[in-house]
Amino acid sequence: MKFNLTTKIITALILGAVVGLILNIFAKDLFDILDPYLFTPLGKIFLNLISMLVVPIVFLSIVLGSAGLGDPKKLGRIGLKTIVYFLLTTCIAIVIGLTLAYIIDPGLVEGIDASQSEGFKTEEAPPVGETLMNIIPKNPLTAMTEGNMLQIIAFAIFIGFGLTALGEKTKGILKLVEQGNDLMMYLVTLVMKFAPYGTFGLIASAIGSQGSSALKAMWLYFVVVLAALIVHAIITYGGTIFLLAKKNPIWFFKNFSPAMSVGFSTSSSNATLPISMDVAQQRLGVSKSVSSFVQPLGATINMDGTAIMQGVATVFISQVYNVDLSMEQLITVVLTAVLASIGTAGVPGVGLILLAMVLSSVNLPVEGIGLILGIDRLLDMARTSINISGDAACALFVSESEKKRTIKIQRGES
Ligand code: DAS
Repeated sequence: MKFNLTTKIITALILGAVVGLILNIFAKDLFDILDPYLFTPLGKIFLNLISMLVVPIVFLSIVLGSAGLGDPKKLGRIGLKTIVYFLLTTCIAIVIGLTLAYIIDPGLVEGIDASQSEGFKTEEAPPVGETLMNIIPKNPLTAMTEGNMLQIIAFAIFIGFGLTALGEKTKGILKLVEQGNDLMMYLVTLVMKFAPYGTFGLIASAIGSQGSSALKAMWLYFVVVLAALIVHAIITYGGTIFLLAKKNPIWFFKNFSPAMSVGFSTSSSNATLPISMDVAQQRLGVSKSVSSFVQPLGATINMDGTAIMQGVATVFISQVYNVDLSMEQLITVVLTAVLASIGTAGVPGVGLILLAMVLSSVNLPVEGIGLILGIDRLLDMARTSINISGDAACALFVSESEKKRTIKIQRGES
C-alpha cells in the first residue's frame, strides 16, 4: 500500500508523540539513553537539511522574483496594482499572525522552557536603525557564509533588477538562475522525503523531554495559526472583495472552493495553479489576461498563509526560548518574511525552509522548529489554500477594476 508523504508525516507525528509521551511518563531513564543516539540525531539531520537549502533558495528565488517583476515602468498599471495588493496583504497577514500569537501566547505553556537547551544563548537585538543601515552588505559572500538574511535578500534584489536592466546581455545568467531555482525546488522535495523521520525524531525528543506540556504548546500553536488564517481570509480577502471588487465574499469563497480544496490536498500553489486559474476565469469571471498575469506571479511571490505561519511560529519559538522580541526585531520579521516569499515557488514545505530564514534573521535557533515541524504538514495544507485564495482575490480586484476602466473609456469619461 503506497502512503503519500502527508500520510507518512502525520503517522510519524502520532508515533513520535506516543513514543515520547510513554517514555516521558514510564521510562524517562530509557528516554535519556535513547534521545542522544536516536531521536535528536534524526531531528538534527532534518533541520540541517532544511538549513542547508535556506541561503541558496532565498538568493536564487529573490533574484528570479525581482527580475521577474521587471522594470517598474514596463510593469504597467496592472502589474503595479498587483504588486501593491500582494505586498500590502502579506504585511497585513503577518501582523494578524503576530497579533493573535501575542494574544494567545502559545509558547508560554507551563513546563515548556527550551532556554536551557545546550548551545542556546540570547543575543541583544541591534536597534532597527542599525539593522536597516546594515541591510546593504559590504561583502555579499560574507553575508552568505554568515547567513545574514536581510543582506542576502538586499543583494539578490540588486542582482535581479540588474538582470532586468541589462535584458538580452545577461539572459544567459537569468537562465542559469532559473535552472538553479528549479534545482533548489527539486532539492526541497528531496529533503521533504526525509521529513517523516525528522518529524518522528523531533517530536519524540520534544515530548520525551517536555512531556504533555509540549503537546499542549503544539496544539495551541496549531490553533493560533488556523485562527489567523481564517481571520485573514475573512477580513483581508473578504474586505477587499467587498470594497474593491464590489463582489459578495461568500460568493467568492463558494465559487473558489474547488481550487482551495486542491490546494489543501496538494500543499502546493504551483501544482494547483492550472485549477485556480481555470476556476477564477470560469466561475469568478476574471479576465484571462489578468488571471494569466496575476495568479502565476502570485503563486511565486504572494504567500500570505505562509507569512502568517512564520509570524506565529517566530513568536511561539521566542516564547519557548524565553526571548522577548523587540519592536525592531518584529519589524525585521515582517520585512524578512515579506521579502523572502517574493521569489519562492509554491511547493510543499517551502514555508518551513523560509521559517528557518526568518528565525535566523532575529537570532532565534532553528532547533525551535522541532516543536512545530510535525504539525507543519497539516498547516501547510491550510496555508496553501489561503495563499492561492489571496492570488485569486487579487486577480478578481484587478480584473474588475480594469473592466470599470474600459467602460469609462468607452463612455468617453476621463
Ligand atoms: N506549500 C506552499 C505553497 O505551495 C506554502 C508553504 O510551504 O508555506 O504555497
